[in-house]
Amino acid sequence: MNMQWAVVVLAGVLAQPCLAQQVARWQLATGYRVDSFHTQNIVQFAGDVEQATAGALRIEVRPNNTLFKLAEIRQAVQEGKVEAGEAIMTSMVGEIPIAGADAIPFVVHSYSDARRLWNLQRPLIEKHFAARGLKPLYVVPWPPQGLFTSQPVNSGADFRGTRMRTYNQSTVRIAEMLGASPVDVPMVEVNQALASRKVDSMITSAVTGVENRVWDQIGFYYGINAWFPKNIVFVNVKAFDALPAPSQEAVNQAAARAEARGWAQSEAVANESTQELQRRGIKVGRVPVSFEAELKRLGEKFSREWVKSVGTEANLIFVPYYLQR
Ligand code: PCA
Repeated sequence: MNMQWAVVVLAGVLAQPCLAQQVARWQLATGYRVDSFHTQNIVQFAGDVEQATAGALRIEVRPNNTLFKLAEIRQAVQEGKVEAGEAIMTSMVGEIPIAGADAIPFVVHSYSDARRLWNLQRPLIEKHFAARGLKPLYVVPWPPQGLFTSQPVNSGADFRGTRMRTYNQSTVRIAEMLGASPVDVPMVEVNQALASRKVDSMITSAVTGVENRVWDQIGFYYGINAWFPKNIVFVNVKAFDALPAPSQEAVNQAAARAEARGWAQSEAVANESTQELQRRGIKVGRVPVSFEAELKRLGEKFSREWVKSVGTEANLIFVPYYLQR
């Protein structure tokens, strides 16, 4: 074999998994659309893993609730029905109450607060995940949660008798506290729910408003910065342990890069989408000062209820969180 051929053959061997090596395939289920920034980040993560393992691990992303519905994904991964998944942490509070720490109103005010909270919450989440045979890979926050309404609002009383879209227990409790009827609507059905007048308001991020093109029904977006919920990407431990060590390392490294990339993207889309809402004719602003105070009190009531129901683990996070300030 001349030198040139040797190089071509060698390059071929390096680019593909060696014949004796098994190719592992994972499916990764998510409840969000393929074009959402979270899913795009997962697609890039899967691509990074495939490249770093020279194809020895292929991760097939299954978006939009196609494999399992968002609320069922953690259980499905836990039971080994699918190898990996992504879900919003607050959807897990029924089983893992501490996962609700990132949907407590008015505790986290910025991305750096969100990072600080995650550093404190992470060991507890890892512990609860490990107990269920799950391994967290990375988390990425949604942009801050604001208030979308079809009519201008001046006080909590404006919500009485109206319908508020909800996506987790926090939003349900807030709707109740405001005297609105909570209406559970998955993220990918928000546009439809607004068009058929099933909801009058919602608390979510500007990017979710843009993705659902809410401007036909929604007139107002108030940047109340209520909380920064996080999505978590995770894998069944058995599926992870079945990988050879170099593939495990590749997954861990790609996950660390996806986490850094995702946090930066979240911050960038937070600004871009708020501007886009404005360009589309939505009035973007702040709630009146008196309503802001009312919301704060409501947040404090929520926190008290939450700490009481969660107990010790809540203190493990929030005592150091406030001391570090
Ligand atoms: N969008 C998702 C969760 C948080 C967010 O900003 C939703 O509205 O369901």
